[in-house]
Amino acid sequence: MSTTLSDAPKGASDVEVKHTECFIDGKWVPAASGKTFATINPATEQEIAQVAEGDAEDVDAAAKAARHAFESGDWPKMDARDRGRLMYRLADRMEEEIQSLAALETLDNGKPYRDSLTADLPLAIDAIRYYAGYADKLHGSTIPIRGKYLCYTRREPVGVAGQIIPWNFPLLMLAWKWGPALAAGCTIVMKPAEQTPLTCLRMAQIAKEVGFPDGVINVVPGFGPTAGAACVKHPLIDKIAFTGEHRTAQIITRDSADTLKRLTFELGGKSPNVVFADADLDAAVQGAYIGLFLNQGQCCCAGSRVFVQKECHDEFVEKLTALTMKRKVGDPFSADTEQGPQVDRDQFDKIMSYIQKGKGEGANCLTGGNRVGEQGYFVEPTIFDDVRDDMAIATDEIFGPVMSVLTFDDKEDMLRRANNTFYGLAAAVWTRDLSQAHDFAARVRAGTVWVNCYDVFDAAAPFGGFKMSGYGRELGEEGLKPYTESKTVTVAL
Ligand code: TXE
Repeated sequence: MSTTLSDAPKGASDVEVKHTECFIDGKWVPAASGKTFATINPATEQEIAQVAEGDAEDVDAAAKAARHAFESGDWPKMDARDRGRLMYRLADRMEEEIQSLAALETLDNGKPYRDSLTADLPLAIDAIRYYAGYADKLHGSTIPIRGKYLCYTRREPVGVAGQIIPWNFPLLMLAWKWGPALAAGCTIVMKPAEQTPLTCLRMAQIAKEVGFPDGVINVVPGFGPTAGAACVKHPLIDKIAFTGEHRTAQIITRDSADTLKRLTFELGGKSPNVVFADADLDAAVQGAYIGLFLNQGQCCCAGSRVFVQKECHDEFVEKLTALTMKRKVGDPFSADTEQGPQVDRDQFDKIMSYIQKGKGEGANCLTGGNRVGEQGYFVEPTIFDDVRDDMAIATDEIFGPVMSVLTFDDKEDMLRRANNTFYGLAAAVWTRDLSQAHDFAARVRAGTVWVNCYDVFDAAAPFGGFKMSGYGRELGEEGLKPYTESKTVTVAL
């Protein structure tokens, strides 16, 4: 895979935007209303392009196309193995276009180009390939029931999948959703985030070019309460897969009640990252740094509550602060940039207001705490020490480069505090004591636990939340189940 940085685009003017309309039934069409909205470059606050503002009428057309493709188009007639081959072709094309896709992702989202190129794209390609291999391996079982019968199950696709994705990892979230849906034989209506529609639209064109039949993949850009809600309510859509805020998931749950859709949610977090005094401290410092500052802090699994044992607290925060102060914030297209802008004005304002709350509530700001520059949504990497559990910066998902360091003495007390949140997405522990690590892994209420590492993702390993961090799992074999129905067939012999 070519991931060289040497021919990186110099900046926004080097990046071509080819697609801005809705992609419905294999065709590019304007929104029925004729409306468009601006997608903004968060590094410059300048408009990149006007994008079709889809709404209920466009979602209706997309849902009908997806339904037709599911029931009577070429998709259900295709052998599962050929479906898999198409998915491999999609992944191969992504690899061929890795640099232009990475550049478009950086332009629209603001994340450093080197991250798009070396992390987002390779992980997205891997997820499509991983699920391509599953297309012809989904099967039921034969079941020995009482009497003279043959009883067996079939795994069938759930139907039309409505997929609503956020802006923090636009291409990766697309891959996590297209992969299992296509492998299972579903068709798709996707609503990308209004902040970052461009790579999703580019992917629709790539899917068309590699040979996906019309109607299998449809993309309707637009806003959540309009286009998103229309997907959730549409009677021809069977399932919603959503990644975003838990409050939005609550609205989706209510809006989907009339059609009783299958729902999977991957939501936010306030993940504890626990450092015991016996840990390899340099590794733990690195893990806390990456665990929070990666992707401008805009990660659902960000290790935003760093619990540090008293004995190693001073050395830990000293090393962490020194490392953080060196973090290079700036132009996402520069090869040495480690942190780009936040995705938009709303997120920037939200983060700055939490920084103010942290200061106001008496936390000790060790570094950062300010805006960087005057143009673009750049925020200094910020560490708060002496954070109490009841402070807003310790309870709320900030979704920015703001770390809270909390001190603990006793392990049982730390576990109680770590679990004292309605979130349960991820957790990590740093220790050389194996039984301590496994004890923590078993008792923390989270869907993912990292031991002496952080942010290790793989298409084969399930990911999702306990409690209000979600329902269901994405990735791995578990990620396929929500896209299938099990049918029991009983035959009298
Ligand atoms: O999320 P939303 P926002 C968290 C993070 C962030 C906060 C707000 O804390 O600061 O959420 O971000 C669509 N019906 N996460 O406002 O609104 C919307 O258009 C149907 C965590 O961006 O949840 C977009 O496509 N859809 C997170 C998607 O939902 C609706 C990633 C996500 O937007 C809708 C992003 C509606 N009524 C934010 N309203 C994570 N888990 O990684 C909105 N949408």
